Amino acid sequence: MITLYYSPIHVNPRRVWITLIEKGLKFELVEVKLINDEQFKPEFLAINPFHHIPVLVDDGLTMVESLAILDYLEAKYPNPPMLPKDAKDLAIVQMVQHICVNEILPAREPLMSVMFDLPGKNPEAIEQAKIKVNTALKFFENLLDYRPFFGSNNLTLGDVVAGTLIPWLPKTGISFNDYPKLTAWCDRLVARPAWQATQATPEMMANYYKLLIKRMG
Ligand SMILES: N[C@@H](CCC(=O)N[C@@H](CS)C(=O)NCC(=O)O)C(=O)O
Repeated sequence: MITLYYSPIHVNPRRVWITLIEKGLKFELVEVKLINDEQFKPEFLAINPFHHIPVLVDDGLTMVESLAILDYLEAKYPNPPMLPKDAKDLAIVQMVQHICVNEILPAREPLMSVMFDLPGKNPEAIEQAKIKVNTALKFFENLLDYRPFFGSNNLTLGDVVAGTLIPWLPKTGISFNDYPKLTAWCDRLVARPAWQATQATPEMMANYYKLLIKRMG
């Protein structure tokens, strides 16, 4: 049995959760409550000394780092394929993954302060984050072609990584008016059963708000 250590609202474990569903795999979920600092308990540190989720356990192997886990799942369970074989299309998918992690995710904190209307917002940091994210969104808009997904007619790991991040951005005050292809792509993804099954409920959002406030204190 595959086991995923996760927390339902967090973006890094959600990538893995969605990929498991899209690949039609059987798995069990073990929640790690970050609000209770469960990731620092000795039992969890024995599984992941870096105190992060996700962790995936499969076939006697314990894995950390979500992108490595996605590559493992693709190699071990190749159907349906979620990485293109064509070199250019593969490059597009991997650019999308890396831009999400290296450009958009680091800009997340100031944007979260807008989304959750947190106290003590920093207008300069918010402006800088919006500029950074808009650069990435414009780049993504140009990467999308006549096909429904990045570099593919079928859902890829790039869509999973971007699709657990980009659909949140309009809630942070970023306008999508200049990104019609990206808007249609977001609508396609969030309508998929895997996105619907892993969508945050209002209760999870409330818990996430509490976690953000706790981290500020
Ligand atoms: N590079 C790691 C990042 C994992 C990560 O930062 N996870 C967050 C949740 S989205 C976490 O576990 N935070 C709790 C902590 O670091 O103490 C990955 O891609 O798996």
